[in-house]
Amino acid sequence: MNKKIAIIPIIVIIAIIGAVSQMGLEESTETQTVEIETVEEVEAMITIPVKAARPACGPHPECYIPSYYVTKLDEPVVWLNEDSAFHSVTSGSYGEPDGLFDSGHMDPYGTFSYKFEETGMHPYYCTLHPWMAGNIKVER
Ligand SMILES: [Cu+2]
Repeated sequence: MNKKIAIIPIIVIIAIIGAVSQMGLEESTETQTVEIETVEEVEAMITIPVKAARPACGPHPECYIPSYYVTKLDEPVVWLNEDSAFHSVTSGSYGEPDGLFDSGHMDPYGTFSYKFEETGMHPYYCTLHPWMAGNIKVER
């Protein structure tokens, strides 16, 4: 009789410990999610400079900086629009999109990323400004 009475509180204590450690697990999962969000703020490799909407991109020698960028397969390329106007990153050449990727209209300070799955040269342009063009070379 006495043994049974002693076993029941032990089971209750084990159950409480289990519940508390599970709560601890949930907390650490939340912390991890926050860390992942911080890591996702990837730095852009290519920027669209201020005044890129002006013909010939105003004072800049290039409309995408750099306009020629070499990357590796499966490494995402990130563009950042530093201009106060809309721009796009669209594969192909002006009037002839090739359908591989298209950022759509990028908001000021918006980013676009694309992961290339084929090696070779990939020209791209801005659908809003015919003078804006760049090239991505993808290597293995
Ligand atoms: Cu543009």
